[in-house]
Amino acid sequence: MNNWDALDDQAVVVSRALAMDAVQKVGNGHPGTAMALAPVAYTLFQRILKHDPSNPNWLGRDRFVLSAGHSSLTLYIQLFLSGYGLELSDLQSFRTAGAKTPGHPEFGHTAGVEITTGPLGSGISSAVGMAMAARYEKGLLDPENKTSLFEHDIWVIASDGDLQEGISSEACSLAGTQELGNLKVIYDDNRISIEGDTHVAFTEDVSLRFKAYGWNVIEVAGLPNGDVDQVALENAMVKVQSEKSKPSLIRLKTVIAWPAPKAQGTAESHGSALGADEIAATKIVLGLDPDKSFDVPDPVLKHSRKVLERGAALKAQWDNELATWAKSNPEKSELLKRLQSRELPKNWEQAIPTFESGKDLATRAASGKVINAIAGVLPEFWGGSSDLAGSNNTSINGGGSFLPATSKMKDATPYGRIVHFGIREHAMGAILNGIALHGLTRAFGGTFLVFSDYMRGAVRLAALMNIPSIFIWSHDSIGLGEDGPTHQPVEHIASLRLIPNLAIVRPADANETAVAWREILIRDKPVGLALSRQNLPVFERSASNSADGVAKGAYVIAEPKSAPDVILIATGSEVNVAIEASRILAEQNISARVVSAPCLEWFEEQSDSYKESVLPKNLRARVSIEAGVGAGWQKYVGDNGEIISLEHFGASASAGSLFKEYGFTADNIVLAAKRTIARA
Ligand SMILES: Cc1ncc(C[n+]2csc(CCOP(=O)(O)OP(=O)(O)O)c2C)c(N)n1
Repeated sequence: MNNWDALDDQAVVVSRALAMDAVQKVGNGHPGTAMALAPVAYTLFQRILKHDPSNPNWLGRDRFVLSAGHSSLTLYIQLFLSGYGLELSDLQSFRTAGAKTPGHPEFGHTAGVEITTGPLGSGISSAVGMAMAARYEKGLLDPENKTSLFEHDIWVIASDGDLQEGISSEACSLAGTQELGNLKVIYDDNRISIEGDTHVAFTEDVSLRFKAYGWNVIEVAGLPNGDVDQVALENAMVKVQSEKSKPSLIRLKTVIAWPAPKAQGTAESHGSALGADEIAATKIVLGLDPDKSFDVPDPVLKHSRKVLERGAALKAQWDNELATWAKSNPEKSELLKRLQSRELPKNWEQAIPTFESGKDLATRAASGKVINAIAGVLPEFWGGSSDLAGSNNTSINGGGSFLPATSKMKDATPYGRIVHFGIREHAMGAILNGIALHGLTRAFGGTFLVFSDYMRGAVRLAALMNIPSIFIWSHDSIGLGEDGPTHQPVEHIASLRLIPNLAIVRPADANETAVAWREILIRDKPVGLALSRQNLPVFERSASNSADGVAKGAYVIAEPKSAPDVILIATGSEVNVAIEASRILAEQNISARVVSAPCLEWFEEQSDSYKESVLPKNLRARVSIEAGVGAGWQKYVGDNGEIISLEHFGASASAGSLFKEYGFTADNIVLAAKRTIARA
């Protein structure tokens, strides 16, 4: 494009000034990068992105991920100039209570913000997930490639910090293997981070690294005066738009805080207000009135808001094409409507198996069967594992491996339902988030529960964004046995429960696993599923202890004949031990109710009367049993209760011997029950 005019120059100048003014007004924030990147973001939003500011959720849009979330003004200023609903007053209330312009971009809070960013490395990694999702969705809706309706790009601005973080290496390596041609990253190579010159810690050749990942790399130098070479940058952007078989990295040299006379090129400008004098001096360099702040001349705003018309025209054209496509593809069109509304197909839950009692089964194995059953009725259901598919039971039989058309790997297909994440747990978490954010599908990813630590940043972001990422964590306790303490989660379930808005589901048997999956898909929220490696009995069920109780988080799984003297509350593999204890207690004329509590978060949502029916307040004799640290259980067992837990690391030995040694036995539960009854 060559129609860049004086008003475009002026809009970039104004963007730079707004970045300085917004930070100066509130007294904190990150001006330097937003100043330097103003022409980059302006060019993207005005000239490159396929988007419609009036319809921020338009399915056909390109996605934009500001991975360097600290530079939120880079995004907010363009959302304002493009007409996403942000106004000057929103920039004036930057980083203040209730503003639409919080310190870091927050998904669901500000129209046009596609993802919450701030933890460096996470945005670019989730963008890889978005790019994967775009391909999978194309496969769902247009596998024969009859239309370009479902093709769009994922654009990212990433900083030094983003590329230093390990998660981005994991994700970008996978993006290369996956040949994600729809992924376009602009790397802001300004050589500055908080401690100064990035060369104190970061000297690798990023271009060579990305080439080695299989990326298409273009380097764009800055102008001699330090400004971004807008023409060269836009040329590079246009060039990478036509690159379809490799992800692209535009390595762009910039000078942080350009053109501030003193602040440019300094680490200080990264995260502090420039100060009134420096701002005035910079405004003079920019040709602005140094006495004016938040000054946006009408012609500039009018000009930049023309993107609204362009966006509306793009969207209208897309809508027309969609209508034509829908006529000749009625089934796919119905599918699209269903996916957009996030409805599940009619009677889908009938596909979920029930398991007969009498045969032992690990909950990971039950989960694998349920996943395959669900996959049969939900084409939007896909996922994989970080190289533990056989252990996590996450493979969809016959689903094909999600790999590019050029791949020589077994069962490779570009629209495959099985994702091989490689041994990259953190990236897997972020990629799942990107897939969830992209919209139409439902994806899961598995590893061992102990490695949820490696994913925690991504899990927290899923919870914060309230998006339906499904984390599958098998080998959920010392019950995994011989691999020993490096592989035995002890503190993980309790610590994951600490994350707000994340449900942790730990089913006790195969049928609880089936109901858990049904509930996970109905609820459509961030969730972690903790599954046993070891076989567990499949309980006898009747109307009074149906596994449907899982939907309420906790329920009575075994009720004594007479009024209970004590309540045994257990989760997962410890429920059957609690039931066994209740039988021993019954022989001794002690009535024990057993409560299976697969998901405390779902239980907390229930009515007071339901909670009272499961855990009556006046029944103060209570024992909790969970093969992990006991933190959190006090709330359920009360001052009078007993917590059977594991407060130290495990050991390499058989599951049976560890359960015995650490007190997860019926006999030990019986003793604890008697103690709590005696105190009650
Ligand atoms: C995971 C993570 N670690 C640390 C931080 C704190 N932090 C915010 S910005 C920043 C420096 C970033 O430098 P760079 O990525 O080069 O950004 P620029 O200075 O160019 O804006 C750091 C360490 C963070 N946001 N995320």
